[in-house]
Amino acid sequence: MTSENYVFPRGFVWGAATAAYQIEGASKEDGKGPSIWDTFAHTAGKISNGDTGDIACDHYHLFSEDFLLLKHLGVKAYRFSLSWPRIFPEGKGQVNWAGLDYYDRLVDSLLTLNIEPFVTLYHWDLPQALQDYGGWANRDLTGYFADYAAVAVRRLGDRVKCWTTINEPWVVAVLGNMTGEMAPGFRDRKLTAQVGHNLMVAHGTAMQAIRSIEPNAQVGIVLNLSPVETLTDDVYEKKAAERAWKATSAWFLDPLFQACYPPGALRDLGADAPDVKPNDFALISQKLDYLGVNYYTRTVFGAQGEVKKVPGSEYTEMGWEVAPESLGRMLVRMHNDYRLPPIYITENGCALDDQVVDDHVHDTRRIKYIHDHLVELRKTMRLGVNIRGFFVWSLLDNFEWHHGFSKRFGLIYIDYPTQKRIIKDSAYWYSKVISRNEVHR
Ligand code: IFM
Repeated sequence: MTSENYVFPRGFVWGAATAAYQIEGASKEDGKGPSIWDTFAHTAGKISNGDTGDIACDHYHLFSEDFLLLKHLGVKAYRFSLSWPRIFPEGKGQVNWAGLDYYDRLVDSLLTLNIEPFVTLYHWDLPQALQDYGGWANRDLTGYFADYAAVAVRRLGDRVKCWTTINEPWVVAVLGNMTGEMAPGFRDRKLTAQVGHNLMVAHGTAMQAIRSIEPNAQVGIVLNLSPVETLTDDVYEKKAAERAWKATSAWFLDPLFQACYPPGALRDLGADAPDVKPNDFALISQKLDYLGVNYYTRTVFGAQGEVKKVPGSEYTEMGWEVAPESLGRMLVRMHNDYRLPPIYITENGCALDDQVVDDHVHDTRRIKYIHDHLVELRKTMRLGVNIRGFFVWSLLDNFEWHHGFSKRFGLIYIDYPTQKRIIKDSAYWYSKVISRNEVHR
């Protein structure tokens, strides 16, 4: 293919993404209540290096400066999340107006710069008060989440058109409740399944709340998806891979698009299967305006089960294999398996060991990573998959959850002690992609 094959359609949305707890800091300011991530990060031994999100990128105070950088780079859309405990310090009940005012200022600043806000309601920072109430295992949270969505949409919905209910329910359920790597840090298979289910119901109740207030809003959910591929064509490897796909990605895709859980995966859960109420699948499978796909890597199966290092493959600082072609294969499979709405790639990017040299960061591997994924995406669009936009994860280096600040995903380098921002080479490169609407090297 020549480079003109990688010209993107007019109106393709070029964006960058962040999340509240990872960048905002100001963890106790202006009436914000604690979230489960405040609690988790302040629990000894949970986060690398003892890092916390107390200050992070101090974006709470520096957002104007950060948005000028976004504008300078020509980024058209900015995906960010609201902190639920900034708006409801107790998770429900009394609204903290100062918290809402902050997001009001954020949205206005973006619109002044002609940058489209894409707002996520839940990117993992559950109010601690609701965790004390049982967390996502308590079904009442599906109602409280809808109430929170309604308050946010009443205030911002005149200006924000694109809403995401929940970011990566698989991560919330599994890493928070099965492996315990993430907040709230439990290890319980039954709890995991119920949390996952309640999150999907909460997605449904929030969709209803948003639509009842702003019928023209674009509402979707964001899933982290990873195709499960095999090293050979061996039938046992293929079967194991298929089973893993059904238990992970399809576990969330099937309820959205087929109103049921994958039967085999459900059987495998046995007594740990979630409690499902009669109307749940109708709520979960409401028509989406878009599906957000976060893609970083694939999973590989070999004769001995999951393969952690594929010979000859490149890996990022997260230990994730670089596998751009797998993104295309996965999207085509999804296109064949489901009646998909338009898709946004809501996150893609890589953590690298970035070094500052004379005030520059020459992150050529990140340029190649994003380039190769965009090329794959463009090819996939030609096969008929409706992809509307692409958001780099992340705009800024930030608090990478249990890895703390040790993993850098940003287009912009953060020198945490001084809060100085340094635009990386990848950001300049991405800026050119956006202005030309075309991928090049
Ligand atoms: O930093 C996270 C983000 O919060 C959710 N998706 C994956 C990213 C990289 O791990």
